[in-house]
Amino acid sequence: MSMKVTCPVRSASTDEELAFIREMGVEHVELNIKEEEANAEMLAAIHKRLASFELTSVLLSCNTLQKNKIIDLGLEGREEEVRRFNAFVRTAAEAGYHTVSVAWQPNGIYRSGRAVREHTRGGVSAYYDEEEGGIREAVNGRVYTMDEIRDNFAWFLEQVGPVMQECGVRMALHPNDPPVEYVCGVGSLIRCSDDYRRIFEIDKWGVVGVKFCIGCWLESSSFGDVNKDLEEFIKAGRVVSVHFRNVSGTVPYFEETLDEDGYANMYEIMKTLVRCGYDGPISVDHAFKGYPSMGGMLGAFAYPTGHMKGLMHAAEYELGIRK
Ligand SMILES: [Mn+2]
Repeated sequence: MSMKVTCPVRSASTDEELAFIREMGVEHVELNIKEEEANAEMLAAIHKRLASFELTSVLLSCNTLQKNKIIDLGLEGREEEVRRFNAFVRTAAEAGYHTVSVAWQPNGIYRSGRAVREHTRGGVSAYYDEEEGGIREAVNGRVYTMDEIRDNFAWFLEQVGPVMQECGVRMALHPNDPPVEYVCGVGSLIRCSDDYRRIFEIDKWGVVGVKFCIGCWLESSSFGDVNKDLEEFIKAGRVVSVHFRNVSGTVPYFEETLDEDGYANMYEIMKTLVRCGYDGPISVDHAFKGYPSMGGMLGAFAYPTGHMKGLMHAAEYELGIRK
């Protein structure tokens, strides 16, 4: 079975946007909801509307729950935040989801800026330049050490693991982006493959899945060989989602590029995915800044999504999976 190519949608996505996604030959979406939409009635209504465009939601995201500073930093009130997270897990399970997204990034993705750079063909894209220095400023009042962050995650896993196991829902855990030791004074939970392996060891409930962000893997040499790690994690049944994108180089400097312009051979990576039998969700993750008159972000996603589908189909033909 082919992978499920997805595009991101929200409840506010317009009919034209949903039609445009369908016309790309994309049949699955990642639904990003607001917390007030996390209830059975609203999800059922959104799913029904998606179905009218022959779209099925296979991933559920809620930014306020998946990037939660109070939980990540172990701040006062985290018990209440975990209660909300577990309620979200139950709602997701009842609505038919098998994963919910989690990213241990209390300050979000860190980039030095978005600009036209050497490898962006005139497009405005995100880049990271360690020399610009902003990443070294602690923005949460103090430094949170890597050990503290790992302890906070272990505590979180103890709280949510049993509920997720009972509901049959796994977390799609994203690496830290960029995968460096400290981002704005907060130790990174995941900056190399061993960080995932360490978490698997404490995951007594088998609920931790990998949101395998190929972009992150490529952004730093702290990660290992992307093809080997993909093979290992897919075969272990841990990969629940894939972000398919390329970059110009590794930390201390990289630009987010078109797949064909970055330093990695994305066709080899696609063949690894196909050869290992990965059949879950895959998306392009990021794209250049869209033009308002050209469909904004979704318009900007169209070319890289089509290119990724082309690579996928070519890999399937080459490996005899598509006739
Ligand atoms: Mn990603």
